[in-house]
Amino acid sequence: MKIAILPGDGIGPEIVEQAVRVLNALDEKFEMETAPVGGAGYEAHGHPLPEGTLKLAKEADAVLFGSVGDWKYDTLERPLRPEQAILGLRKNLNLFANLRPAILYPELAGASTLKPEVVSGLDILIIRELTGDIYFGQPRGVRTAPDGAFKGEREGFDTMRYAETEIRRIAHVAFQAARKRGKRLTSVDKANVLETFQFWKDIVTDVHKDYPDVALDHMYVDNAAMQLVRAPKKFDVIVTGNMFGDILSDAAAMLTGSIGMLPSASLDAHNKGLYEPSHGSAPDIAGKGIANPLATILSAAMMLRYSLNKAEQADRIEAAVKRVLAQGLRTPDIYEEGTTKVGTREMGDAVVRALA
Ligand code: NAD
Ligand code: IPM
Ligand code: K
Ligand code: MN
Repeated sequence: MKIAILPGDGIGPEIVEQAVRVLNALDEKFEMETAPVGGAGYEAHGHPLPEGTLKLAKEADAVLFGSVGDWKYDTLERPLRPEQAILGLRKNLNLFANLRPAILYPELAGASTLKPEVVSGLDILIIRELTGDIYFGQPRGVRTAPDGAFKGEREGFDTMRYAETEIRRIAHVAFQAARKRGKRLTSVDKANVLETFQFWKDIVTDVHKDYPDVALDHMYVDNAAMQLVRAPKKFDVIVTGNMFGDILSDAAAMLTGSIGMLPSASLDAHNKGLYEPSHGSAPDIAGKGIANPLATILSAAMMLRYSLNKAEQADRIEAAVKRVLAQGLRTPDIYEEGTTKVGTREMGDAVVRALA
């Protein structure tokens, strides 16, 4: 089985290196091929998603991705910016289902900025639609306003839209995931204001007829943001659109102690997938050797489980991460008094050792 390794920019290469070491420490051996993506793709081939990189991602059985982006590319025209690489991969590979499990390892209850009793035992799953919404809707751009109070002025505009098929398929993924867990699904929308999300709510309600064993409720996104920090354990599975899911999952990351702990799987209809930490390239700490590699290592575990059919190996990695946290090792983002501060590589070393 072949894994495409796309480290990307900033801390991407540092954290992906640790995940690759963990994969190499398993009994099962995988063929891996590395290619540049994001700013690194732009530097190497003049494009954030070089043809060869896309081809590799398409032919591989799974993709392990780091992060893309750097402030220095923010002035490039949009098609050349690093972020287009991850958006392009999601779209080209039809990775419409983004699973972001927010789990609190008990050892990190004190690392969260929230009170331990609010987060202890947390185990929720955010399912974010990933190839539609205002992220991809056309038309978009900057133009002279054709009408309204500011007619004739320049205006920026994007289009929020969801086709029925897009909503149905992500709803099915969410109901099926809920069925395997606590059998509760919360669909997050903004139906009180947006046509797109009234439609979303209606379609999710219709798909619910196929899953009478799952309890469905609907929540507005502003309330959901509040409930996530007030009483996050009340959620089981959350399903929402691309933009709301982006925002809510970063908020949920802090419930786990740090954004450096939140892995993700982005899946197509046949469980082919791209696996990446939910966080970005963290240019503020890149090159310092202090980034938390655990979200990426846990993403590799998700890859083994969902795309490579190696659930036992996935369990082993997750158990090794637990062991390392129990040993008291912490990167700075999850550090608290009484624990041992380590860097990116030492954390990778510790997980590899704990696998043995
Ligand atoms: P970010 O997630 O990169 O960083 C936010 C904060 O979290 C920073 O303070 C950073 O140091 C910290 N952080 C993130 N990951 C960490 C880790 N593993 N260990 C310790 N601390 C960590 O978000 P940002 O600063 O808004 O964006 C930076 C760049 O990343 C931008 O170019 C953005 O577009 C890009 N980005 C890419 C992806 C992706 O590749 N999928 C995701 C998010 C952001
Ligand atoms: C993420 C990121 C991306 C997104 C950006 C970099 C395009 O924030 O993976 O969460 O908005 O989806
Ligand atoms: K990422
Ligand atoms: Mn994001």
